[in-house]
Amino acid sequence: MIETWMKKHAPLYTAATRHPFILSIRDGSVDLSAFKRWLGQDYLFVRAFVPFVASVLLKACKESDEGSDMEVILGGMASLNDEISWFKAEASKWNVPLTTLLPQKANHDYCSFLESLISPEVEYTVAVTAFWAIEAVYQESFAHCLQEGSKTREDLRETCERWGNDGFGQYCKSLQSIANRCLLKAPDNGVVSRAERVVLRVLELEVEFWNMSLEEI
Ligand code: HMH
Repeated sequence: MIETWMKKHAPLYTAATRHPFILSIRDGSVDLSAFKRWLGQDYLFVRAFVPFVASVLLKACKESDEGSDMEVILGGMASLNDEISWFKAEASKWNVPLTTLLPQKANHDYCSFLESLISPEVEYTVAVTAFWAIEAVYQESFAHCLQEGSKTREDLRETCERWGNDGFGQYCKSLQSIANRCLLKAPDNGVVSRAERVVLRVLELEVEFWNMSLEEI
């Protein structure tokens, strides 16, 4: 199901995973002020992402008939804990102040969207599919910065490895299998098309998030 969507929406998927900001990291031409803007804003995003992932975990416990879903999602939460510490250390390395930082519009829009998905009315299938899409965009994007032919700066490799490493790739595959299983078993009540629309919205919001990183403020 997910692979079919990715083919159907290939232009948007590519826009999200091969964005000019990512391509500039990959070819070594990245503007460091854009990188710093991304770093600070993504720290705020990740803080808002935690309650969303917690809500997916809660839905998995209540709605999933597969016990291993909980473990995959819990693993994701654990890595977010690690990620928040990493953001703090990385921000201090780049002199990016985090405490005074305010979310920019694209970030605010994305966080509001996450908040809307926390609602108990949003089915587990829709929420876990969104979760997969959010993680997969980062995995695909940053893995591209490490693949053959990349000229990623040495001081940005660790960032790319956070999301581009094989373990994170495996984790995204697990989320994709969970989402696919839920979508295949979903009742014929519109949940599948709601999930598809949510994926498209995630892809748009990711493009806007990258755009924001490139924009001077
Ligand atoms: C904007 N999307 C954004 N930030 C992230 N850290 C992820 C996805 C993946 O965790």
